[in-house]
Amino acid sequence: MFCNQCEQTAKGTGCTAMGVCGKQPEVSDLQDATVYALRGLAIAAQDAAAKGVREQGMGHYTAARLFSTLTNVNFDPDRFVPWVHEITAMRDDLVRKAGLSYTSGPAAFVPGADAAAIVQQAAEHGTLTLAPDEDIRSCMQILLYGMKGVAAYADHAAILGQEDNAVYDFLYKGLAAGFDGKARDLNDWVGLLLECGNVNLRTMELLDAGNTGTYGHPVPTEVPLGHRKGKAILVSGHDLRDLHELLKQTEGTGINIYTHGEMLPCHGYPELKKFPHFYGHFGTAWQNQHKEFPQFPGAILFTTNCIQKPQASYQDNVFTTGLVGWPGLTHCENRDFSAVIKRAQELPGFTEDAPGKTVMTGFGHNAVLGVAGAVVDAVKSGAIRHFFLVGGCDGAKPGRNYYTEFVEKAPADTVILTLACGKFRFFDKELGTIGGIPRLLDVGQCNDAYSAIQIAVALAKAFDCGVNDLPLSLVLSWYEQKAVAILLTLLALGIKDIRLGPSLPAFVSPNVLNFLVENYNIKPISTAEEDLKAILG
Ligand code: FSO
Ligand code: SF4
Repeated sequence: MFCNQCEQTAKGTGCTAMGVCGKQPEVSDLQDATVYALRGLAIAAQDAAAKGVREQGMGHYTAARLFSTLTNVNFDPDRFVPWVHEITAMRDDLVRKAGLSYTSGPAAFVPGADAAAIVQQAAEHGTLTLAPDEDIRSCMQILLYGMKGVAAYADHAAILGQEDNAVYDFLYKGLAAGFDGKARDLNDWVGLLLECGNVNLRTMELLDAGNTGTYGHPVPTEVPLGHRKGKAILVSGHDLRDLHELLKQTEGTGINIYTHGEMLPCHGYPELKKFPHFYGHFGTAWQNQHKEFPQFPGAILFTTNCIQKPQASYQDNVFTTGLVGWPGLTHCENRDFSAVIKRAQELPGFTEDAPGKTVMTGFGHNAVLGVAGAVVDAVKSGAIRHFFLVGGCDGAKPGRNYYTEFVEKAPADTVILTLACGKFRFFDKELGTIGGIPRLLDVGQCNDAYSAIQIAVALAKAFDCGVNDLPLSLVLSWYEQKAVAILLTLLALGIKDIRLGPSLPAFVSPNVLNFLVENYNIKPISTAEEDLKAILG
């Protein structure tokens, strides 16, 4: 195996013996084979489209399979083997229909019959074999990882009925690139990366339309961090539709539903918050689940990333759905959550009411722009000196304390916008308000980065300047591939001076990094004090 796609990659270079995330070599290789098979499907899809043949549903299928290879989504070899066969069968069907023919490369890939045979084949198809040139290989890895992020957002959006063939066409183009016989130099690859960023913006727009169109625009909402007496189910991941289905299926059962990790912002959606048994939030970011899940006296449902190896003390309580998989866990098909409900009924639940502290969420673009006038006035009067977007993924590394310190030390006349699970480093801090505007605004999930971009664009318009001229600084933390997609979007939008941590990606070569520094002034985080001083002068 070789995998370097996430921030916790072994020694900052690549996981080779076993994933730091818990991914077994067999699964890593099966994921490489899945991507290789998808490249073949993409080549056929492009060639078929040129002949006017297009398969409905293949775009979403491609996105879903690619999303399945994102960090902490699916660790189950038994799911990947049939997927590899399904992808190549689908490709062959398309090849027949469109009268195409391939004799080499991924479009002619014939997977072995079982996991062992596919694993052997995959040795030639990992990301180290993408290109002999270090910089081109780096760009090809960035593109692949960015596309995994796009695929995640496209899958969420499609589940809510929002699709655009332009997104799928780009996934085909990006997957085929490097395998389609077209010569590309470094500039072409950089162009593809920026195109990926633009396509990701469109994809996030679709997802935003799906989320807000289906469940309403989030409204500022107070969420208890404690609990209520009664049986309980904890929902983790990012998928709103799964949560909605679970809320419907648990209506009247006496079970209370709690969010975990990135599901916290779901409390702000009108169509979700109307369920009286949708109660509160339990725990913090994904990497703390081993510590926190043993304390949860109910069933736990994973809807998307980020699952970690369930510990023996609670593994019977954990269920997966959608693209998530862990060997041995019960997987709920077709959003039938009866097994989760049954388990929650068996478990003790919370024995007393303890509402505890509360946090606020629900500051999506609609809510923030609803008070844009007050925000602009506060900036003009000097009451708000600066905005920081402190967001992104959380993770286990100690260097991530930087983000807590940064928020703690940010002066009282600054406002912190946050999103994604990185917020759990400071989400329960009481930072007060400026003229009625809370100093800490939770914009939502990483999936809501679109909202933050909309807010920045609207502020730039209000001040009649560019986003780079706003009193706004981006201090981002990354972990997995959705963050790569978002970063490419920010670069495609021409956003400069981003601070990125806790460490720089292993898949960015020195020359590609130089390019990013020279053109976008992207920089690694240093210390909270130094960075605040540098930003605020
Ligand atoms: Fe966090 Fe995990 Fe949302 Fe990521 S939950 S780390 S960006 O996968 O997905 O923010
Ligand atoms: Fe390693 Fe991250 Fe890949 Fe897991 S996803 S194998 S931790 S690089």
